Amino acid sequence: MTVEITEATRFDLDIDGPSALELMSTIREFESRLPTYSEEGLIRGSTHPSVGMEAVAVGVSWALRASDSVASNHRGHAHCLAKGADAGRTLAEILGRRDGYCGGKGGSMHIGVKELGLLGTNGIVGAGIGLATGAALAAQAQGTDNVAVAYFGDGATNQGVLAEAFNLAAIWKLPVIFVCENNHFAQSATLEEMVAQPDLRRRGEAYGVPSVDVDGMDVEAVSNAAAEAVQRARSGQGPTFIVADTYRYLGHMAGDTEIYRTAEQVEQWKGRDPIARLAKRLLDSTVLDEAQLKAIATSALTLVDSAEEFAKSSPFPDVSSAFTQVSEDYR
Ligand SMILES: Cc1ncc(C[n+]2csc(CCOP(=O)(O)OP(=O)(O)O)c2C)c(N)n1
Ligand SMILES: [Mg+2]
Repeated sequence: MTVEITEATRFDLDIDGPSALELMSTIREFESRLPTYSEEGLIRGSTHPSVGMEAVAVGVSWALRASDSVASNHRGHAHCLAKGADAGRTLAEILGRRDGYCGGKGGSMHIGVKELGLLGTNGIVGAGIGLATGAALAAQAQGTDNVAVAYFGDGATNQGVLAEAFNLAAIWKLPVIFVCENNHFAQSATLEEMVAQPDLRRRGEAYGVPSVDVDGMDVEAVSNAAAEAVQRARSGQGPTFIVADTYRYLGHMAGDTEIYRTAEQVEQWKGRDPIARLAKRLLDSTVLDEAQLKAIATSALTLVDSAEEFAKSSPFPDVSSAFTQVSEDYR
């Protein structure tokens, strides 16, 4: 069984079949290697792994097509891979190499791929919210039925742009899906420390945006919520706010001492692991047998091995290219 995160597999992604499992396993393997790359000095600057959160990106992307826009955040590699980005070119960008999507000049937090509708990963917390809302306005003005997704964390809900975006999207019925990955921390601060009303769904409701809570550790639940939201957006009925309950297993970034949480809490969340859950469901329903599950795990390893080889062997960009590929015309 081979896994290729390509346009074709993305469109055919059968959420109950092996494809979602393959994609989540690949993202897991890809993201799990990042702290080591940082320790080895292969990554300059910070990078934020999303291990544990795979079901959100995969579940949402299942409902999307290439012409739909995605505005990501600082923890955004999974959003890119799930939307069809090649693992080798994504990693090359993270490592600052010439074969990266932006010629190695963007790095982890500036991965933009116009042909995949990726408006970019983004180091400014909350910035993607405005970008996706603008992309939705453009889609509407151009008379297309494309939609836009904004991924952001629980911490980003305290950025003022969310209030403006919710309101404009609601009154103009913009085709935008706001996806909050509530992993319960903004760096070291818990949601309860940051807000007096931790029921984030109510924020969307206050602005007249249909809002839903979803188990972000269950890819099927996420994909169902996303499908409904995308259908609403494509048919001119406006935005949706999806609050996905999820958790990051690794630190905020490489080197995080994680003194703000207990090992027990991490283990507890691992009990809800989205990959193990889907694997069990596929096994129990005899869609896959043990050998096929093993093949998927091996295949994810192999794919990430070759992505790593590709990225590491790519040269650094030449200084003469310093002013190319630093911006993109998205019209
Ligand atoms: C505007 C802005 N403020 C602060 C930061 C520093 N910062 C980077 S990540 C982060 C936490 C974001 O938390 P959340 O939105 O919940 O996303 P998570 O890291 O949990 O995925 C902060 C405060 C930033 N990058 N941009
Ligand atoms: Mg968070």
